[in-house]
Amino acid sequence: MYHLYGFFSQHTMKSLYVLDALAEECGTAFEFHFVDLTKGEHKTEAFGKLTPAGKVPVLEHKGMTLFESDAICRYVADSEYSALFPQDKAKRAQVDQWMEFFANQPGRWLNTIFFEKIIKPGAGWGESNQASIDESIKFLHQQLPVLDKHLANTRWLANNTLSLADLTALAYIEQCGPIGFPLADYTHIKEWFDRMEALPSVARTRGRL
Ligand SMILES: N[C@@H](CCC(=O)N[C@@H](CS)C(=O)NCC(=O)O)C(=O)O
Repeated sequence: MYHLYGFFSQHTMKSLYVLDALAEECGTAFEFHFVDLTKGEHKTEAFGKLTPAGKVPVLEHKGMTLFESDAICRYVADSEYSALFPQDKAKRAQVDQWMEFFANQPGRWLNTIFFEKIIKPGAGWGESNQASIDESIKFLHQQLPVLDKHLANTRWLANNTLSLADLTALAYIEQCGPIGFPLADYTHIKEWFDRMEALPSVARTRGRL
């Protein structure tokens, strides 16, 4: 049994999308434990024993704990021998490539905008930094065409099949709605996003939070 500790954040969503997809694919059993960051539940002594980083998500499995959402996603899929993270080295490298692309490029800029426009004002942490938002939008418009072109020829990000790359990317791209970043000019990304939203396991994750 896996135990995932998390909050309403895209890093937790990544891990939940993967765990719910594994539950569907291989019957993986897991429990989700909500950690309320707004109440400082991640600063308690008990939570500190789970992770030195003091952040969510954290996975607990067979006496081992793990932080960093991408490491969690890879560990659970690998442990379950899931096709979401293929054993074949070349195919796995393709999944890794798109996971890294998202975490370091469009995901990074979408997270920045989400923080500036939604989290900061919502938490009373001061005004949004417009220069930071503008810079992030500029970088997004450099990187999203790469993705749109790729998705013109394939339904899924890697190996033409659903993988960890799609499930983790979803958690970044779904921020476009709340931050008011239109995907209208990126028709292939929008079609991929619609396909992702139609997955039953995605609906199950969203129903949890
Ligand atoms: N790179 C980490 C990021 C984790 C992270 O930043 N978690 C945030 C929520 S999105 C958190 O726990 N923040 C609490 C804090 O920093 O006090 C991952 O992918 O898991």
